[in-house]
Formats: sequence, structure tokens, C-alpha cells
Amino acid sequence: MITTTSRPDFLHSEVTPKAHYLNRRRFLGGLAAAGLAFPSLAGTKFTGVVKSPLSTAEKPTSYDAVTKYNNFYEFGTGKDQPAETAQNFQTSPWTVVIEGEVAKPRILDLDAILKIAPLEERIYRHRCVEGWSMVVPWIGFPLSALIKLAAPSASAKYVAFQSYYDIRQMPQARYGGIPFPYVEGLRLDEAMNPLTLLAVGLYGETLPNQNGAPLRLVVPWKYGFKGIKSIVKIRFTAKQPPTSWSMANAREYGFYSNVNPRVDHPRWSQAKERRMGEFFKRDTLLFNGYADQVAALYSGMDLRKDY
Ligand SMILES: Nc1nc2c(c(=O)[nH]1)N[C@H]1C(S)=C(S)[C@@H](COP(=O)(O)O)O[C@H]1N2
Ligand SMILES: [Mo]
Repeated sequence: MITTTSRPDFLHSEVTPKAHYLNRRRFLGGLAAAGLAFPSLAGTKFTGVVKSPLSTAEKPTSYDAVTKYNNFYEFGTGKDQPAETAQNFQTSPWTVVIEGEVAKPRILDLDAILKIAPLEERIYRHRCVEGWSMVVPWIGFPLSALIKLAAPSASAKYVAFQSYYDIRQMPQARYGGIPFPYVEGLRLDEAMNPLTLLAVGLYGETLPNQNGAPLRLVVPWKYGFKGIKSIVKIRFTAKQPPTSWSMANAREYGFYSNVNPRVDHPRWSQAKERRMGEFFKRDTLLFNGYADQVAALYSGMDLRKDY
């Protein structure tokens, strides 16, 4: 069940830079209004988050690895770079535009987004096409809740996502080698699957900037790059939308990008993976181990062709 702690006072305001304090206060206010979850005074921690039955029982990867080994090309292509160069990324105020083939287009700020559904902790496997994997305790809610609010028209078959992009805040992006703003897409039925998560936190706290603050997508049966970070736009479309990685290299990256040990990337085998913090490689599982929940989405499709 959801619990709510009492409103904290802001004793630490004296030692918090003013801008940060105001942003944080705004954020806390939003959570209070939502009556769902509430961060403690100590930091931007969520409390009263529901534990999801959809979590894996596997041991989460260390907080250190989850937050210091990242792919976020807007902030540099080195794994250790985003944790450094995204430090001052401004994520408040934040708005997300919802548009396209929907009955109810709208612009939502983060406070409104946090009110859409109860926040859940979901511990998911996360596998990058590069061959490493992690287990991450995300906090978020099903994307389907937001989609229902938008009320897609019968013509809506896909959902397109766009990340924030500003070269002034992301000077490393010029060396990224892929088109920005970063864009991704899902088929509408994939987006509606109960596993598809809009994440706003990890390890009990608001998302660190390098992990895609203030909100990002998590699609656990697909390669990590489908998990678009720092989302500013969600557009419902009739046609399959372009995605950054297939625009950069269509032969190597397809629209679907389902984790599949039998379909190799042209440069990397996908048969095995190295879990962060472990020495021996383990077998990669079809749909990253989520086949029971998602295989039906692809019945009748040739996953070699639709990679
Ligand atoms: N905007 C944006 N989103 C992105 C990326 C990126 O470069 N830019 N990288 C993707 C890739 S390749 C992976 S593996 C995951 C990494 O998420 P993590 O750093 O939280 O583990 O984010 C994905 N989302
Ligand atoms: Mo990735």
C-alpha cells in the first residue's frame, strides 16, 4: 500500500543553493499534492513506493555501477563521462509534450506526471547491445497509464519519443556521432505492455542526471538503447517513427531491437553477456528473460528480418 509521510520542513535551505532549493521545493510540493509518495528531508528520496510483483528476484547491480557506467551520448560517448558532464544539467522546471494521433493532446509538467499513477519499484534486467547487463531497481509507473490519459485515436499505431537536446547544456554531443535530439519509438501494443515503464527514479531516489533525469523509458525485453532518457516529447503516429540508432546505422540497429541471443549484431554476438560485477559470462535469454510476458507481441514475425 501507499503511505505518505508528513510534510518535512526545509531546515536545510540555508545550506542549499537557492535555485536548487526552489527546484527541490517545487518537486516536493508536487509529490505532496499527488499524495502518492514523498521524499524524505535527507535527499530526493521517494518513500511509500509500492513493490511491483513484476520485479526480478536477482540481486541489483551496485548503485555505483548503475550511476557511473552509462550511455548518454549527449554527455559524451565514454561510459564514465555522463556522471561527470551531466552534473549541472537543468531538469526543473520540466515539461513533456503529448501530441499526434490522440483525442487529448497536452503539455504535462513533472508534478502532473507524478500524479498519473502510483509509483512502483520495479527491479528489471537491463541489457546493452554492447554485451554488458545490469539489474536496476527502477521507480516509475506503467507507460500505459499515460497513454490512457492521452486517449490515442484508432489511427495511432506507434509511439515516438524525443529526448531533450540543447548543445549549450550538452557540449559533448558534438562528438556523439548519432543524430540529436535522440529519438526512439515503440509499436502501440509494445508501449501498452504492462512491463513498459516510465521511470522517474532508481535505488529509491529521483533519477541521477546521467541515468536520464527527470524521466526516461525502460523497456526490459529490448536492448538498452530503446530506453530513451530525459524525455520531452511523446507523439502518437500512424507510421513507424525513425529511431536515432537506425538513422545512424540501419544495418546494425533495427526498429524492434528485442534482446535475442540467436540474432547477432553485425559486430557483436548477442549469445552471452557480462553482468556488471561478475567475472564469467552468462547466457543471454530470449527477450531478456521476459518471453512469457512479451513473446505474443511478435507471433508470426520473423525476428531476423524485424531485428
Ligand atoms: N537520450 C539518450 N537516451 C539513451 C542513450 C543516449 O545516448 N541518449 N543511450 C541508450 C543506451 S545505448 C543505453 S544502454 C541506456 C543506458 O542507460 P543507463 O545509463 O541508465 O544504464 O540508455 C539509452 N538511452
Ligand atoms: Mo546500449
